[in-house]
Amino acid sequence: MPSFYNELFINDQEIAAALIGEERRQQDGVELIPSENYTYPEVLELLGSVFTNKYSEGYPGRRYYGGQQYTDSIENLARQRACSLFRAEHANVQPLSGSPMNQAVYLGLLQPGDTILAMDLSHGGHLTHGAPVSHMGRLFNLVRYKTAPSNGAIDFDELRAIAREARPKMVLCGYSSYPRDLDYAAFKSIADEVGALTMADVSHYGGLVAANVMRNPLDAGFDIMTTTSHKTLRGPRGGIILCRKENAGRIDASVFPGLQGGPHMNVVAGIAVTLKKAATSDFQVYARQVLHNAKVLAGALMERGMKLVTDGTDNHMMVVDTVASVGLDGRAAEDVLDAIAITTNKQVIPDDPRPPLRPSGIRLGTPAATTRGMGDPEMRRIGEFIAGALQANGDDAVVARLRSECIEMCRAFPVPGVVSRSRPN
Ligand code: DSN
Repeated sequence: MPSFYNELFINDQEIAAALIGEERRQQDGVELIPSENYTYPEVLELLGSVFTNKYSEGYPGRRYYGGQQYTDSIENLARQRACSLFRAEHANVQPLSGSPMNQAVYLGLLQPGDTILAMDLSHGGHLTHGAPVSHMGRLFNLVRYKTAPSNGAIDFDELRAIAREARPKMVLCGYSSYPRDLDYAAFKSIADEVGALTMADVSHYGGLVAANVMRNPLDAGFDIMTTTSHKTLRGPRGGIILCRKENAGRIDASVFPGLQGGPHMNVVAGIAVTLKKAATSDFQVYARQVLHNAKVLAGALMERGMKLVTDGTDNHMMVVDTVASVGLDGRAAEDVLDAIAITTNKQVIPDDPRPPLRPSGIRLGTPAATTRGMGDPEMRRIGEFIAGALQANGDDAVVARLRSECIEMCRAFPVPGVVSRSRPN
């Protein structure tokens, strides 16, 4: 047993038992929540390193505490790597995660009461894009655009008409449950017409943008791009704001001291490592495989009668309308799949008539399974497992068989960070 775990096993066996349980859960099951991934062993090491002890309010060269020679170095590396990878002029790597990251942008560049034009939540937008239940939804005036459920298309003539009427200060795009890519140039031209800032939240697909397998909004002249660091990027849980130099001062001041105190330097160190890895050819191979796997899984599900929102995917995720497919709401479908060791999340579909805790669908994605090395054969098998379980009508024997086949399949694909640490039994 490595020394990393010694103290925990001696001093808190309840938490140690939960850790072992979670490691086993991650190793034995297929993770299909599209926002989850397995981070690098190097990142796990850094998260548990002495960088967690350090306070570093401020920015490199301008800190409010002493002893920053090493923290300045890692934050500078993280910022430089982010700018180079995403072709940005400025990067802030301090946001503690996705919500504060987006809040810092709105609060730094807009005034309370300003209008933001953003994608409707049920069509794929995110809670932090000003959903009524979020504080940002109370502070700003949100106007929504929708997509065509048949193919996911955005009607840019309609969007232009909404923008002319609403006169937004910001046009916001990006998504967490929309299975297509976006035409950033079309958003930018509408924003320019009404004098609005452009912001894209690519949190879900930041790694795919980094690998140049999906479009980069900054290439289309967007003012701001935000991404979390832990989804397709595979890093620690954090946020990155990318912008032009002209907005750098307002963004930095908004993150600190506007919204946050000391950044988590163990996370910043992990982000720096993650960004170095994301610039490699290995990562491009990974990103292409994430997209390929999503297409194979989507095809396997549709062949077995599953109805997908927009009838497929162009990115790493898909939304299955489980009510239309098998008459199960998303919560019931999530539970059935949990029972066969496949983790998904319940998901609203466009204009869902059902409530968020019992919505009409589930959301699936391939970043985590691809990290484990799963490819075409596994995606086809996972499609069979999912369709088989959802169509089993609660037959316990079918569920037990699928669970055992799924766990058996997973044994051949170690989870990074679990196998590298031996553990007591
Ligand atoms: N929780 C992440 C997601 O699942 O999309 C981001 O909010």
